[in-house]
Amino acid sequence: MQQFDLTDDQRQIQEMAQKFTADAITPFAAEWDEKHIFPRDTIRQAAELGFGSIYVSEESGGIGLGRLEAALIMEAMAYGCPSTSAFISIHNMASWMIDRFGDQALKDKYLPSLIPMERIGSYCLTEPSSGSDAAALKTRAVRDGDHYVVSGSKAFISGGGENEIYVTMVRTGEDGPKGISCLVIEKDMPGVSFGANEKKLGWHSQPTAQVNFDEVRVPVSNRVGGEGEGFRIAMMGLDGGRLNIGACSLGGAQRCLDEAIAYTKDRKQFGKAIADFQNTQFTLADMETDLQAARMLLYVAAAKVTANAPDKTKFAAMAKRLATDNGSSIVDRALQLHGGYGYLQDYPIERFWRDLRVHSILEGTNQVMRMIVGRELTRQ
Ligand code: FAD
Ligand code: 2MC
Repeated sequence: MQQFDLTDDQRQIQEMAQKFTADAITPFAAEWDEKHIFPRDTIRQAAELGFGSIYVSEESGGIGLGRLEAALIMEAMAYGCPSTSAFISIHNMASWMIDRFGDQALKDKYLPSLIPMERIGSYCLTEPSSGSDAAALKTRAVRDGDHYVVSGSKAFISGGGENEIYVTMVRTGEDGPKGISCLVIEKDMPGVSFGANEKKLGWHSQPTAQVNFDEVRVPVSNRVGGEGEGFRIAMMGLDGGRLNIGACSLGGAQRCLDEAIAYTKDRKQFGKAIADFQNTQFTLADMETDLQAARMLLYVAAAKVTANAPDKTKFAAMAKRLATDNGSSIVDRALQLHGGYGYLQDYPIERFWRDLRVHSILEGTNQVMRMIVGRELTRQ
């Protein structure tokens, strides 16, 4: 494991993602945000580079990279648009769950269209009455011959109504985590419907909606892993997803730091560039330090998830918490350094401020991240 530097291969992947971002994401991201455009064509282009199947195995047709490489790609794309980058991350998480835990028939059925992102995957855990307490989910799947009959609702689903594939955690057994299974449900299955597109503070380049299941008949062969294994599978998916969300905050924070440096060197007050005030330099210095500290922890956590290290979940939780908190704080300071202009849509900062805010909430709130770490520290 290269703790302190990237390998040549990792740098090449990073450069490829940075070039793609500069050409295909950054010039358009403000318009996607303002007009709430879901950039499906750009997402397909990302998949042509393998970014729809970053850690889907090569045997299954993915590019079979590790979690550090995934973080580098997410971070690079978030430099242009955190919302679009995070959306692609969720698809990667759902596809990986099928590849890692699905049987061969299930992989053959879904991965060939998920890898090129011809069909896009959502991840459905949260329900209206169970968010942080995910194991209390109520969506029920009752066995009827070679089908499950699924009824219930999932809240806040990224890609809801737009995506074709819903990797969904359902209750097949007892209360609590051990009664949960994971099913692949298709948008067009009879009984699947969607709520209105939620009106959000940020993440405007992608839809979020409630997903409803009304006696949806799902083949038993669409189950990912064994009955009762769904919660563990969902949590393992999130170990990687949380790294990627943290990486999206790093990319957004790096962009705003770069913007703040350029702006403060250019903007003059009291007869000199505001970059020349010591307050500005100290602020920039702290932003850089906070960014690098969070990045180092996230890269180490990513290497641990790739290596399946025993403490990977704790590290993923610490890294997500630090990268998303530091990321938002860095963007907020960049906004302050822009003065009133930072508050205007003429500059990109306010979009990043809005987009990064939700990273402290989703894929497990930062309070849940602390719960995971605290429990681990005090486990007997
Ligand atoms: P709650 O669980 O009700 O929490 C409310 C507050 O209480 C939070 O501050 C929380 O930290 C705190 N809290 C709760 N329990 C504790 C505790 N034990 N100790 C201390 N504090 C506590 N979910 C999906 O499954 N798939 C998706 O694709 C998806 N996309 C999303 C997209 C967006 C834009 C948003 C906003 C959410 C998305 N979510 C998705 C849902 C997201 O994961 C949940 O919002 C999140 O897990 C928190 O759940 P909640 O909103 O029900 O908040
Ligand atoms: N890897 C493998 N197994 C895990 C695991 C992980 N990361 N985390 C938990 N498990 C296992 C755990 O070992 C236990 O199994 P066993 O009893 O056999 O030992 C089982 O799962 C239950 O775990 P807990 O006892 O820790 O379960 P609890 O109900 O106490 O809560 C908690 C766990 C709070 C960590 C979990 O509910 C959680 O992560 N909540 C936040 C929900 C969340 O992150 N939602 C995100 C939705 S997706 C999203 O927002 C998107 C944008 C896509």
